[in-house]
Amino acid sequence: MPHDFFVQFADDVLPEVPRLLVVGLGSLGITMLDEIVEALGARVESVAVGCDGPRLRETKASERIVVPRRGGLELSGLQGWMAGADVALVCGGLTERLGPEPTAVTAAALGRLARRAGALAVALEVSPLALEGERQRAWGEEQRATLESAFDAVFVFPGELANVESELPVADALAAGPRAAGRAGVALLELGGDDALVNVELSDLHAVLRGGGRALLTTGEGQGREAALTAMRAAQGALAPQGPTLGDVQGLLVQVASSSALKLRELQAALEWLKAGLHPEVHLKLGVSLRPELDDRVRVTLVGAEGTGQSRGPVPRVRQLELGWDAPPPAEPLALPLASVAFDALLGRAANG
Ligand SMILES: Nc1nc2c(ncn2[C@@H]2O[C@H](COP(=O)(O)OP(=O)(O)O)[C@@H](O)[C@H]2O)c(=O)[nH]1
Ligand SMILES: [Mg+2]
Repeated sequence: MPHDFFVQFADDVLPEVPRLLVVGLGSLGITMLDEIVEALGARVESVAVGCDGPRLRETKASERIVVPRRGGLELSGLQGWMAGADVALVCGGLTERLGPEPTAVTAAALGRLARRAGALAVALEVSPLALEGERQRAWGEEQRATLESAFDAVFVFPGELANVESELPVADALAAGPRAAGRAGVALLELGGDDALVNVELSDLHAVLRGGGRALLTTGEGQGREAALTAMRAAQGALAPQGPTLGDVQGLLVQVASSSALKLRELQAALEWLKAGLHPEVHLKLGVSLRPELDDRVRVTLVGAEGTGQSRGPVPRVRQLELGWDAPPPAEPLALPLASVAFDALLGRAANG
C-alpha cells in the first residue's frame, strides 16, 4: 500500500518511469538486444538494425530497420525517438559491419545523438573471437576508440566465454559471448529497481561514468552460506579479461539484490572483501534491493570507470531510475530520503522544461 505521503504528492511530484532505449546493430547486437527484451519486456523500447532479413524477422525488438547491403542508413528517425530518453544502450560487435561500414561507425553516430538528447549514452560491445588472433583484435581496438569518443561509457565483453570447453558445440560457444553481454546490459538497466532499500539513481550512474576512461560492468551470483561473498567473487571473476580491474576504478556502483534472508554480517563481509581490492580513494556507492524470488541467492552487479578520461561535464539531468515503494512504509513518514526523492523529481521536471 502506498503511504499517505505518496498519495498526497502522486503525479505532481513523483518522476515518471525512465525511458530506457535499446538499439541492436547487426547480428551480434540483435542477439544482445533480444536477451535484454526477453528479460525486461515493456520496460525498454527497442530497435533492431540489420541487413539480415531472417534475423530481423525473428528479433524480439519492437521496431526494425533494414539497412541495404550497399549502405545508406537513415538515422534521423532515431533522433526524434531519442528525445527525452534517460538511457540509450547501443549494442553491437566491435568487428561486425552494417552494410559496407563497421557497425561501430553507426553506433558512434547514435551515441552522439543520444548524448545530444541528454540521455546517458552507453555502448555494449562484443570483442572479436580470441580464435581470430592479433589482427582482428587490433581492428576491434580501433573500433573501440571510435566509440569511446561518442559514448559516456563503452563496455566490452569477450566474444566467447573465457573458458570455452572444447566439447562445447561451436554454435553454443559463439552465442555465449553476446548472451553474457546482453545479461550484463539487463543488470545495468535494472540497477534502480522499484524494490530498492537503498536506491541507485541514474545520477549515481552518471557520476560514476562521466569521468570517462575504461569502464567495467559485471555481475555474479552466490547461493547458500556466504552467498553475498560468493556473488562478489563471481562478479570479479567474470570481469572482461582485457578491461580494467576493480583496483583500477575511481568510482564504483555496487548493487546487491537478495531476499530478506541476507544478514547484515554477510553483506559486511562481502563488502570488506571487495574493498580490500579497490583503489584506496575509490568513491563507492552501494545499492540494496529486495527480491523475494531470489530465496537463498544473492546477486551482485558492479559498474565502475577509471575516471581518467576527458571529463564529460556536469550530469545532464537528475532523475530516479525508477521509483516505487514495495517495502513497508517508514515509521517516520517525512524522513529525509522521501524529501530527497521529491527534490530529484523537481529537478528532473525543471531540466525537462
Ligand atoms: N562471439 C561471436 N562473434 C561473432 C559471431 N558472428 C560474428 N562474430 C564476430 O564478428 C566478426 C564479423 O562477423 P561476420 O558475421 O563475419 O561479418 P559481418 O558481415 O560484418 O556480420 C567476426 O569476425 C567475429 O569476430 C558470433 O556468432 N559470435
Ligand atoms: Mg555477422
